[in-house]
Amino acid sequence: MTTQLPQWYHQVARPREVQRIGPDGKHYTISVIVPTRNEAANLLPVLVRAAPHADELLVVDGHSTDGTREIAHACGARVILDDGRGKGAAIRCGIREAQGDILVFIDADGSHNPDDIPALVQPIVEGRADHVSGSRMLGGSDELHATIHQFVRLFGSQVITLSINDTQNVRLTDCQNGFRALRREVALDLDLQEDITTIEQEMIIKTLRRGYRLVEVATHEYVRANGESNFRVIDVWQRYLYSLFYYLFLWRPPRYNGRGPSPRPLP
Ligand SMILES: Nc1nc2c(ncn2[C@@H]2O[C@H](COP(=O)(O)OP(=O)(O)OP(=O)(O)O)[C@@H](O)[C@H]2O)c(=O)[nH]1
Ligand SMILES: [Mg+2]
Repeated sequence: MTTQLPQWYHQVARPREVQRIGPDGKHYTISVIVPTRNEAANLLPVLVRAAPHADELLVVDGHSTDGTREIAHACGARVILDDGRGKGAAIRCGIREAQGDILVFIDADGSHNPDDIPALVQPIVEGRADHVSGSRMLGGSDELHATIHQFVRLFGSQVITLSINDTQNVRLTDCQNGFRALRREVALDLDLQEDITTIEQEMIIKTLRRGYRLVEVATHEYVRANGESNFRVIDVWQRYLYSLFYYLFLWRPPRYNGRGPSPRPLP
């Protein structure tokens, strides 16, 4: 008689510490990049828990007026100011400034657990991925359908995920997560343009269309620890639709220059 092991038995156990040495002996350094705008009430525990995983802790601040930068300095983070155009522009500043081989992006509002950083980084260190996206659909979320606003956000993000899956022939579950890790040279090569949170879908689509390897890992999404959400669907839905359409159908990946992966055929 053969006995089946449960499916989870085969899954790789979640690492507790960041693995920095790849199978080829290469040592990877890690930059943790935290975009902040008036997150004084939330930032400290995020930085305290992220610091042990980081060789470089970089806070990209959106001209906060509540003491966010002072808290970041006190935690030993390097602090830079963004150019005042939004979270996407802050992510682009972080990519330009960070020095680590792997860049990890995590929100400052307590929505993500820094203890998931080792799991995000591992597929890159093992040489299996160029870009690893956290997924709340795999890891669970505390803010899916509690309010009409959350339901509308979920519906919109599902439409975006479906559009990406259908056109790119992939099976992703979350294309809007702010918790992700990328090889630095890939992040630079994506030549990101979005100024607001549409940068998350831009990163996913460009990664796929450039032929880089994208992997999702389960990460839980928590409700922001303190304060109100800055995200208002009514203000941004047109930009979301435009950028989805643009990066899926109008944007052309640059011609292969002999470096990096060869671009896949255009859809
Ligand atoms: N540097 C910078 N950071 C920003 C800006 N806007 C938002 N952020 C940060 O980006 C992260 C995510 O932004 P949120 O506005 O919380 O967006 P969200 O996580 O989608 O929404 P909620 O969790 O519902 O509040 C947080 O750490 C914010 O402080 C900005 O203009 N500049
Ligand atoms: Mg959040």
